[in-house]
Amino acid sequence: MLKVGNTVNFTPLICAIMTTEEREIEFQAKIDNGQKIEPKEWMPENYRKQLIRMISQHAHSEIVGMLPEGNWISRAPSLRRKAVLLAKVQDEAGHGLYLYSAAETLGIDRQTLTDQLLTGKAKYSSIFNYPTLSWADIGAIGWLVDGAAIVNQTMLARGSYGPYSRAMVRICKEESFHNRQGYEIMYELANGTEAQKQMAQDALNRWWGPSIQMLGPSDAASINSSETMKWNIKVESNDVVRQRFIDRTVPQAIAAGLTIPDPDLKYNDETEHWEIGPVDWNEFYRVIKGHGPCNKKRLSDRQRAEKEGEWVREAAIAYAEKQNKKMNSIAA
Ligand code: FAQ
Repeated sequence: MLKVGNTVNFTPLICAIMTTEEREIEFQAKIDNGQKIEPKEWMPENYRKQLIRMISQHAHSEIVGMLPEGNWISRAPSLRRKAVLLAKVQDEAGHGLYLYSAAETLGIDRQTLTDQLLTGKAKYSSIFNYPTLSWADIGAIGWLVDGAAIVNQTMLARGSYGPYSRAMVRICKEESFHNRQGYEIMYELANGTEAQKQMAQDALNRWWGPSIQMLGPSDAASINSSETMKWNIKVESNDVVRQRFIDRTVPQAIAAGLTIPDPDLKYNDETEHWEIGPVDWNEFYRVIKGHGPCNKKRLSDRQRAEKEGEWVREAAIAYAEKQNKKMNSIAA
């Protein structure tokens, strides 16, 4: 019981005598009222676990996602393109850091999360297991992958967990810039020489299917959605987000003079949505089980980076300790 001014606050006492069931009801009421949940508040154990799973997968995706693009920094076709790509890849590293920090507010430390990635225990997005074969692939990643990520993340920005939803606001602003740079690359190639146009179309042909898949399995197959949606971790389902991405992207392809590689694609005048043909879910599950074209390479690259970066971490810790000692001796 706390005394605040002349009033007595009974909240801690009330919380102490509430049953778990009562707490869950109170928690759900907060969620249903659109209130944000903050780190120190009581939360059901599965809410915490779902968030750690999703936020850490997201963080890992940002970090692994740097690899296919990093592959083109030294081969970008102009200084301007190189500077922009370098800035984009650095942004992705920053996103990874915000997200690891958001996950840490849930009581797990960054090294544990990193270990889960490096041992293959934690997932990262399926989309980053594909190779970047030409410069147009960098355009396709910005346009399609960042495009899909933005649509998903503007939805996640309305989610219930404060630190994650706030991280999404900033990340989405940066992803919008990434998306435009990608579309600009594709648009210019699509309107360049015949060879450039073919390069852009080839990239679209290879990245379209995986981009549709990256927004998660169909609602019927989505095992986590009932919990993640009950708690407003996700405020819309995988299929709803996917449809928004499709509706937004098809007109952009048409404007650039590119063809979406789907013979069944058609516009439905009644629903005002673009309808696509069957999604290759076998491919999706193959990739998330570790059998995509680049899964092994992505993991081994991250393992090598962890090892090679060891001395940097040790040096940073030694420096921080030295600074602490210095500050303590000044204060004494
Ligand atoms: N890849 O039950 P659901 C980016 C797994 S960031 C791998 O529907 P949920 C930025 C899922 O984990 C891209 N695994 O799951 C960038 C679950 O397995 P589990 C990453 C996937 O969570 C751009 C199982 O399938 N964004 O691109 C994938 O309710 C360019 C069943 O699925 C995020 O992570 C997948 N694509 O919905 C960086 C956003 N999809 O864990 C560099 C946060 C599903 O039970 C360059 N995450 N699985 O073993 C989310 O919004 C959700 O987790 C979904 C999946 C929508 C991805």
